[in-house]
Amino acid sequence: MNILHTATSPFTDQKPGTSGLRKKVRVFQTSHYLENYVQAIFNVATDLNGGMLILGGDGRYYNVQAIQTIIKMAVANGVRHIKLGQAGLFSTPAVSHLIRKYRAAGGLILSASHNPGGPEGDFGIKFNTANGGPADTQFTDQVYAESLRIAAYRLAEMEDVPLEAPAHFQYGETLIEVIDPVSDYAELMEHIFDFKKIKALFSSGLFTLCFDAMHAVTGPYATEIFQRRLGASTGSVINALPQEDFAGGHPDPNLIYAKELVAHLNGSSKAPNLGAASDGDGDRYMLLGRNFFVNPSDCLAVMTANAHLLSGYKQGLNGVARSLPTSRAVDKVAETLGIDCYETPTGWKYFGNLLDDRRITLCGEESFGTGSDHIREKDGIWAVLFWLNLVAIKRQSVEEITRAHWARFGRHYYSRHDYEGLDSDLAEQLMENLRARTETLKGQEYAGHVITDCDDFSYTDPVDHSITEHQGIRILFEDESRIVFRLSGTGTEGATLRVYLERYENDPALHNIETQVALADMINIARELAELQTRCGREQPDIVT
Ligand code: VG1
Ligand code: CO
Repeated sequence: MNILHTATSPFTDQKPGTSGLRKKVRVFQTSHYLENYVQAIFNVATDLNGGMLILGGDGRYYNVQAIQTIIKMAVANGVRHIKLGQAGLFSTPAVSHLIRKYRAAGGLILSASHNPGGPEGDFGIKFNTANGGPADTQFTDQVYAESLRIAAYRLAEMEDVPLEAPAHFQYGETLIEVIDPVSDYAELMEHIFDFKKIKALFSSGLFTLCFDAMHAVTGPYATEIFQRRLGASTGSVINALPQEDFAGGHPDPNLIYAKELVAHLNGSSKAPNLGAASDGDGDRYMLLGRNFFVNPSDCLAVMTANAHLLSGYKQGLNGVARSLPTSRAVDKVAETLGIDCYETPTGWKYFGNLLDDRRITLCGEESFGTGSDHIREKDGIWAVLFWLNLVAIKRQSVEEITRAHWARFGRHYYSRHDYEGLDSDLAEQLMENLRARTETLKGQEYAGHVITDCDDFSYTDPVDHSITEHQGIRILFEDESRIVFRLSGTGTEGATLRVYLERYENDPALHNIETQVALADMINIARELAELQTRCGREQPDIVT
C-alpha cells in the first residue's frame, strides 16, 4: 500500500485543555489541522505502532470524516488492529472499557463532550492511553510540543472504510474491525450490577424511568440496556437517535439544557420515578427523582455511603476521590466509613493513578460525572444503573434515599455559577488579583463568615509525585462554607469563569431551603471578592447549575 508523506507546518494553538483538544468545527476543517494533531499523537504514543487502536466518537458533525482520515493515518503509522464503532459511534466510557478489555495501546475519542455540535459548533479529540484513561499532563504536554515542530504527516492511500455494519477488512498489515459499539459495554454492566433485581423493579409495574439521550451517543446504549435487557417500557429512552447536531440541542445534562426531561419529571403523580440524561459522549449524567434533583456531588456521596449494598461493590471501597470544586459531601461519608478521600484537580485524568494504584474505588466531579474502578472514565450509564440497583434494593424513592442521606451526614448546599465569553485577558487578571490576595484574606470576615484558609490549589500526585499547580483559588470559611474560583479548560470562545459555592448545614430542619437562597451569602461574597462587575462588567452569571 502506498504511504503518502505530506509536508505541513505547525499550528500554534494545539494545546489540549481539561479534556483533549477542543475547537470550533471550522478550525478542525482547516487543511492539515486534524492531521497535524493526530500525527503528533502518533509520534508520542509509539506503542500504537504494532498495537491496537480503538476509534470512535459521539456522532457529532465531522465525526465520520475525521474517522476516515484517522484510519488512513493509523494504517500509515503502523497500527496493526483498529477497532471501530459501527457508524463511527463509541461513548467515552465504552472506549475506556474496550482499551482495557482488548489490551489496546490506546483510543481516540472524537467528541467535544457537552459542547454544542453542528457545522457552527465544536469538535474535539481525546486520546486515552493503555490503562483506558485520559492521557496525563506529561503526555499531553509532549503532544503539544510535537505539534509545534511537526513538518509532515503520513496517510495511507486507500478507500474509505464502510462503517455501516459490523465487518472485518485487511489493509496491508492492518486489520480493521467494525464492531457493535454497545455489546462489550452492556456485558460489563451486567457483570457489575444485579440486572435481575432491576428487571424485577421494572416488571413490578410500580416503577418507571425516563432517560434522555439528548440525540447524542448514549441512545443506542440506553435503548439496549434499559429497554431491551432490563425491561423498561418502550419509550423510556427519549431522544434516542444520535444526530450530527444533536437536533439543535445542547447535549449538556443539567436542569437548563435537559428541559424536556425536567418537564417529564416535574409532572403529575404519573411522572417517571427516576429521570436521567447524559451528555454528548456519555460520560456525564444528571439524576432526577420525581420533582427532585440530586446534585452530582451528592450523588457521589450517596453512592459512597451505599456501595456496600450492591453486589458489585460489597467488598467495600478502597477509598474515594473528588475534584477540588466538587462539594465536600463525600468527605463526610469517607470520614464515617474510615476510608481515604483524595482531592484532585479538575479533569478525570487525575483519578487515573489513584484507581490504578487501588487507592480508590469511586470518584466524581461536580460537573455531572461519577465513576468507579470498572474503567478509567466517568460513566453516565453506569451511574444511572447504580441508582436503579440501589432503588431496587431499598425500594425507596430517589428523594427518600437522598433525604435520609442528608439527615445522617448533613446537607451540602451547592451551586456553580458560570460567567461565559469573558475577555481572556480580563479573566486572567481577575484570577491573578485573587491569587495575589490569598494571604491577606485569611482571618477576614465577610457578612459574618470568617475566612480560615485561602490558597491557589496545588496537587501532588501521591503515586507518581508529579505536581500540578494553579488549579483554582479556594476560600474556606469557619462554618465549613467554601468558594472556589477557576477558569474553564474546555471552552472554545473567550474565557469562562466558574464560581463554585458551597454551604454545609447539619440541622435537618434546615434542609429544605431553595439552593440559591441557602447560598445567598456566599454568592454575594464571591461577587465582591472577584470584583466581577468592575473587572468584567458582569452582574449575573450566564449559567447556574
Ligand atoms: C469541565 C468540567 C470538568 C470535566 C471536564 C470534561 O471542565 O468542569 O469537571 O472533567 O469539563 O468533561 P472545565 O475545565 O471546562 O471546567 V467532558 O464530559 O467535557 O469530557
Ligand atoms: Co463528556
